This record gives sequence, C-alpha cells and structure tokens, in this order.
Amino acid sequence: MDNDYNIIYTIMVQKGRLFLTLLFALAIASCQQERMATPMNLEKEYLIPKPVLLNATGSSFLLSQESGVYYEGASDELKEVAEFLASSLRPATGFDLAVQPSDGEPNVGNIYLKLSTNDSVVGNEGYKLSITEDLLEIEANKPAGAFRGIQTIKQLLPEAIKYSEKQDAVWEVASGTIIDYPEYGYRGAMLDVSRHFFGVNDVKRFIDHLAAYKMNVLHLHLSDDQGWRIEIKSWPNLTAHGGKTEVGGGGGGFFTQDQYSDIVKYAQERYVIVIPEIDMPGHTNAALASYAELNCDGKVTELYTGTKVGFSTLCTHEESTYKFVDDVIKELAAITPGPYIHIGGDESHVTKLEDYILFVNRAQDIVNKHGKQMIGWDEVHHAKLKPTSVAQFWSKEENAVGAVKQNAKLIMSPAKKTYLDMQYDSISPIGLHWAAYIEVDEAYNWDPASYAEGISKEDILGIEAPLWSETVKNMDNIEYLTFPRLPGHAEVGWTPAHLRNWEDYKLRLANQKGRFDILNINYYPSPKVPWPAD
Ligand code: TNX
Repeated sequence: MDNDYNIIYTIMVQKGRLFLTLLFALAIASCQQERMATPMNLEKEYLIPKPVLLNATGSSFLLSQESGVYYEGASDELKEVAEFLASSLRPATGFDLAVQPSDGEPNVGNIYLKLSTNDSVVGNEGYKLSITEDLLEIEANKPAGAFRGIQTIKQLLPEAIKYSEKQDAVWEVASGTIIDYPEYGYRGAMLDVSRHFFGVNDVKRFIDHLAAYKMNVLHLHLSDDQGWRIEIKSWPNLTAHGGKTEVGGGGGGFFTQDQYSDIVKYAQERYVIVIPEIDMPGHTNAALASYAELNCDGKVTELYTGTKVGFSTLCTHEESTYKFVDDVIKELAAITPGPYIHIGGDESHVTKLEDYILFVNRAQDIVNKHGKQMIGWDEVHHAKLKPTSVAQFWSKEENAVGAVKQNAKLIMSPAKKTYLDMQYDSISPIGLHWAAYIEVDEAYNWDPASYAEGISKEDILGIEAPLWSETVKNMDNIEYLTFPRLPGHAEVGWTPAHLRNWEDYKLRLANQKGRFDILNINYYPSPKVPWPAD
C-alpha cells in the first residue's frame, strides 16, 4: 500500500515538474516574442504630445552598434543637438553612436539631423521625422525643432531606453513620416521654490520632465512671503535673512547667481527658457523682513512660515522701493537670457488699488528699461499694460479680458484646470483644493482658445501649469502632483484641439507607466487611466 502511494506520488511529482518546465519555457518564449516583436506600425505607437501628421509605412529602422549620429553642415548648435541625442541614447544601448558632420545623406543604419531652408509649416519648433529601413532623419528649420524631434525618437524607441545602464533590447523604430509643430509657442510649468525651497538638482530633474514632453518654459517663483530664493548682490540680506526659512519652519535656502545661471544653461540645452518671478508688491514679507526701508513704517517684519496670502505689501510711494525694484530687476535681467521677467502682482490685498496701479506701471517701465518684457498675474490688467506685456490668467476671466482689451497677450493658467498643486480628489495626501479637485481627465479636457468668453486663440501665447508648494516638501511630492497631469498639459499646448481626445489620450498616457517606473517617478496612479499591470 505504502509502495503504491510512493509510485503515484513520484509520477505526480514528475508530471508536475514537466508541467512547470513547459510553463517556464512558454513564459520565456512569450517574453522573447515580446522583446523581439518588431514595431512595424507607426500609427500604433504611443506618442505624447500627439503629432500633427503621421503616416506609417509598415517597416522599421534598427539602431545598432554600427549606427552614428550625423548632422548636416557647419551649425555648432545642430552639432550640440546631435551630441545631446547621442548621449541620451548611449547609456541604455551601450552603443558608441559617434557624432559626425555630413554634407549629404549618410550610409544605411544611421541617424541624420539636418536644417532645412525655411519650411513655413513647421516653424521654429517643428520638425519632420522620416524613418525608413535605411535611415532615421530629422529635418527642422531650427535646432530647437530638431531637439523636439529627438524627443519623438526617444518615445518611439523601446521604453528601456530610459535606463541609465546598458540593456539587452532590440532598438527598433517603426517606419513612416511625422510632420509636427506646436499649436502654441509657450508651453510651460511653474515651480514655487519659495514656500518650500528645492535645490538645483531637483529643478534640473523637473526641467528634464518638461523637455521630455516638448515643453519650453520653466517659470520659477523665486520670492514670496515665506522666502527669498535668489541672490541679489546689491541687497544681500534678502537671502542672508529672507532665505533662511520656509513654510513649516524648515531651513529654506536660495540659489546663488551662479547656481541660477547653471539652471538657465541646463534649461537652454533643452530649449527651455527660464522665467524668473519676483512677486510684488504683495507676497513680499521675506523682503520686508530683511530691509526696514521697504516698509512704510520703516520697521522690519518677522519672518513668516505659515500659508496665508495677501497680508504684505511694499511701500509703493517711497522712492527707496523703486531703487530696490530697479536693482533686483537689473541683476535678474543680467542673468536671464529669455525675454521675460515676471513681477507677480497677484493678491495684493493690502495695497490700495491706486497704489497697486502706480506700482505695476513703474515696475513695467523698469522691466522694459532692462530690456525685458513684463509678465504679471491677471490682476495686472488694472494697470496700463504695454502691448509687449503679458498677463497670466489664473483666476478671473474679466481680468484676462481686461488685459486683452489693452492688447496684452495671455498665458493661460486657469486654476481649475492647470494648477498642479490642486488635489486629484478629496483623499489626495498632498495639495490644496480651493480652486477644484483636478483629476487627470479634468486637467486634460479643455481648450485654451475656447475656455473663456472674450478670449480667442490670437490673444494667447500658450499655457502654463503652476505648482505652488505650500504642501509640497520634496521631489516625491513634486512628482506626485505633477505626474501624470503634466504630459496632458504638454499635449494641450502642443496638439491642435481637433486631434485631442481623452479616450485616445488615456491609452497613450497609460503606456508611459513603464517609463515613469524606470525613472522612479512618484506618480499618482489615477483610476481614470487604464495602467498596464505590473
Ligand atoms: C494663489 S495663484 C496664489 C498663490 C498660492 C496659490 C495656492 C496665485 C497667483 N496666487 O500665492 O500659492 O493660490 O494654490
């Protein structure tokens, strides 16, 4: 009896093993199949933002150890873009990807970047990508366009391209043609480094996120009641004292001008401009605590680590205030190659309207005097805006319309749609909800040109998604609120409204999960998005 059982048991174990072995073999085969499935249909690829025109040709291009990155002609800038592409593909592929000039099409198997004579359709940031079995070619009017095009190439390659170590993958791209260019010239995000301070490396990582989705503006909110975050050499106490703390009483911090310039350069290499904001005449407690002469009563205030708004103001009828504004703007303009300086202008609840108007008018002149265009939050419409000035719509439609009536342009940042610091829903662990709860579909489903009555596409430079940091303390927090909403904002700014559709977009967004995971992005796994299983 015992023996019988033993025999039966042995047979079962052996069968079980056989079964497991078979299962294992099948699993490996299917993995390999997945790994080896050559991308043949460009139309099936998951791109964000969705390109304007795409045409699949049913074969594929293979990047190999033999591939190089060639660039046409003598443009140093195009060479830098080529270098950027090569250096972002080298780690995961392990290929050499030598960068070389070439005055004609290179041999089979290479990447080729070239600058065309003016193609009026694709403009400054557009590109034409043509992928055949032989060649992967980007053609653009400007290096900026070629740079946007290489983001498309990176999205078309297997997601393993995002690893920083060599991966065992087949680096193929589906063939076809893409003609692509942005709907709006201004596509940005704002990071509030005042309420909580974030260092250079965090800001650079944030810039990488913007660049990956073809965004081109980083607005840095550099001063507020809780902290002054940029070194001003002629007013050193702004950072020495005013930069010392932050919301909740932490140690704060600030950027030296060298660190700021390093950020600007890093952004420039990614065709992102940095817009510095010094928020005035309200939101100025950090400055008022650092210099007595900025206060109407001539006394410094206490540093502030709470989250109230609207209680502080510069003394708008003292000349010393304008000397201060002039010095600050002068130093900032000198380290800001981009065309804009943001003077804030929001929620100046304790500044009388007539004083506010006087202040914004003078600040505008000062910004212009230092060769820059002024941006202000939508309340600046009360002042006499120049047509070169820009209002950032965040709260009141009538404010934005008021600015448009003065021929100023608009940046669209409606809080109900674009505020990255709004919670996704009532149980989001961080964020605020004074404007709305903004789920991922809500953030995506809107159109800047039809959002508000009295504002049309011609009035709009583009869109910006601001991340205020009252509740945001570290990079994990930044990413939780930024992802996965940011790619949607990028698409709203880039892709024409008639090509945008949530049902289609959510599948493309879901497909980004692998990339988020590889990059260790702490994203909110929204139930609205059909994420693939782990
Ligand atoms: C309003 S939006 C503010 C900021 C706050 C933000 C919080 C704007 C121009 N002003 O000072 O940080 O709400 O969401």
